[in-house]
Amino acid sequence: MNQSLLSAPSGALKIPYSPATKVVVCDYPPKFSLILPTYNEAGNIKNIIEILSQLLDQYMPGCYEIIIVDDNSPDYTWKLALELTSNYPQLHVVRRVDEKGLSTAVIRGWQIAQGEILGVIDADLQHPPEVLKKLLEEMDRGADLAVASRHIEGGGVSEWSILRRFLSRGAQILGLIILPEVISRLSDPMSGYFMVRRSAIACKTLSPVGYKILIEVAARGCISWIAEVGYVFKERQDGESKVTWKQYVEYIQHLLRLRLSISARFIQFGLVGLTGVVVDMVFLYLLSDETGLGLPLTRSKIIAAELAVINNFLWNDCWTFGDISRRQPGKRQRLKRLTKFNLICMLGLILNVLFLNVFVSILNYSKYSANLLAISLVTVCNFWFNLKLSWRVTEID
Ligand SMILES: Nc1nc2c(ncn2[C@@H]2O[C@H](COP(=O)(O)OP(=O)(O)OP(=O)(O)O)[C@@H](O)[C@H]2O)c(=O)[nH]1
Ligand SMILES: [Mg+2]
Repeated sequence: MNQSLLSAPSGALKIPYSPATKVVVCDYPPKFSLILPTYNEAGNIKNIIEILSQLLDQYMPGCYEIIIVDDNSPDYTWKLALELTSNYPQLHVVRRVDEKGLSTAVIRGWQIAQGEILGVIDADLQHPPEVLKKLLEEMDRGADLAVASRHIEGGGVSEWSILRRFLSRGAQILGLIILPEVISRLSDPMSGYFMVRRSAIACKTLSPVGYKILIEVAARGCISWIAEVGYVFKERQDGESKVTWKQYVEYIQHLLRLRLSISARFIQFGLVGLTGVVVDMVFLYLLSDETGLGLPLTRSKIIAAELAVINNFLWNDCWTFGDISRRQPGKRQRLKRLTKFNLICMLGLILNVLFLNVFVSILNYSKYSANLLAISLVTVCNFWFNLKLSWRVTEID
């Protein structure tokens, strides 16, 4: 069997923290794996492999691999690609028969890749290969994600119809409405030309629908630094576009799926907050009431509040942010998270009092509606601060 024909992985779409096998070890530059998803690209494949190999041989000889993931194209793209492997030892081919679709093709390629930097480029030469260098430079500077963008300086589209421009911009605006915290970080969220650090996406199981793999990566990955490089989207050299209306429907489905899964954490956080209210009330009663311990009110409140904080912390640590906690095991790490959580709760209390006073004294709200509004705002702040500080991903195993 040809050594360059790799089989497609199955099961969960999860990128391993380190490659299963490491044939060539590259300490610097870190090894780069570039995926080319293909479907009926027989007319382009030879050309693009030649251009990419020449370019990368100059820039990072011996430190890259190219993986074509073909969905059993009727025009035998995979076979042509396989024939090229004798001239290009860094080229590998995956012929998928059990699964289809652009986004999953890219992820399957990354799953078997050996690189620390994982990239994707279209095989139809619409993505100018020379931009790869600039993207790699951004990764070298420390970016977690480097995206080739049509919507920044140096970027553009060559000959798109007004309808296609309108649909592309419309899709972006829709993305901004449904998923603002993700889409607003990217000038060109529809780009299919980018690279990402393995460690930034190995933290999550990916679950894309359809074409837009970048949105999946930006939404689910652990990505702090995004860099962008302008590029002009060229006309197809050969073959036909696979874009149909189905892709637009899948895009909306994808956005909604991401919205739900991102909001799920906030809903969990809110539910845990409610259990905290119950703990606080019950202990306030037990500690301060004459039939209980009969302690002074302030002391009782401080103890009850602290118990509620510990209750909330334990639930959040196991449940709301359980996936992150499991990656930072050990008592010391847990204590660190508890300390930060406590401090943020204290800050939350100060903010709560501040908001309450502003709403009542300046805006003339009633005491109770002002308190409800203040609690809602503080919950959002608390959630955000905890996500960014207490359960921040600090260590990648
Ligand atoms: N493996 C795999 N690759 C695909 C699939 N659909 C598209 N591709 C590849 O993904 C890349 C982008 O697809 P295109 O159809 O060119 O999409 P596009 O560039 O957004 O649209 P055009 O400008 O119309 O070409 C190309 O390399 C395609 O061969 C698929 O279902 N499976
Ligand atoms: Mg194309």
